[in-house]
Amino acid sequence: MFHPRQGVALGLFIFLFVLVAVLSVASGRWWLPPLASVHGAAIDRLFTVTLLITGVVFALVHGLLAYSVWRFRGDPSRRAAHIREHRALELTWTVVPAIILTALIVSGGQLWLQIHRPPPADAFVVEVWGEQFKWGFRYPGADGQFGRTDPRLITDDNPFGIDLEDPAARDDIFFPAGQGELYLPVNRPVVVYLRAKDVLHSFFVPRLRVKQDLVPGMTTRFVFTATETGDYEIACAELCGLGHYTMRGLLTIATEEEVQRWLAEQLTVADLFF
Ligand SMILES: [Cu+2]
Repeated sequence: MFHPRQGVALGLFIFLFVLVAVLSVASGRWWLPPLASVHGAAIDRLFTVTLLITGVVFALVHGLLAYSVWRFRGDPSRRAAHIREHRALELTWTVVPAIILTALIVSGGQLWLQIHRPPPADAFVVEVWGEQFKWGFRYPGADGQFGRTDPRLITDDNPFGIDLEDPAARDDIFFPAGQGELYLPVNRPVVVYLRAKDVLHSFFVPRLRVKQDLVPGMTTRFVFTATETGDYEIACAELCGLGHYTMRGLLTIATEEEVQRWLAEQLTVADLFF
């Protein structure tokens, strides 16, 4: 037998829980870091709209739950009402969420298509390789073409299995996992090709609003344009094993001249192997 006081306590607990949840989000303390990419504004907008809609529904539903638990708490003199069907109510809670969710999915899908459109021809190209639990990088060099790779050619000295017979490989610049940093230009479209050597990883740069999975056996890609120079953190956003939390990297966004100067100072495949 429930004591009426339990109804009061539970109603109060739910109400306080909702209050703390709403206030902690509204305080902005755990909000996204400042935006530094062109497409990111649209992502932030979609994120905010989604959070507002779901937040209002969350507060209303749980507020109503708290009220009902308190208002209709146990009373031995009262019998529970039993309602079999309520057509209007059922239609409302089916149709209204369906319309809202469809609108969110359609606008999200359009944004997805916009972000994942083919990269422009003048984009800066780079390859990011994920492996437990580090990031590796490869630049195509002056010819703009990556050399062929083959997992069977992987050795300690050639960690990406670059085919040294391929002429396009000669000017490639690569940094084995955990060595070197990602150096990219500001105000220019960058296409990042993503490859995984072992398991699923996810390339996540919060400030650029970039997050894309790396899938073993296929190459995924992401195009973005950074709007601010500076150092940004790369994190792995896919639980990829015990050391997942250590899988961090550094991305430096610099001017085009600085990036070209830096690239010219790096050793190429030809420097290393020929
Ligand atoms: Cu990972």
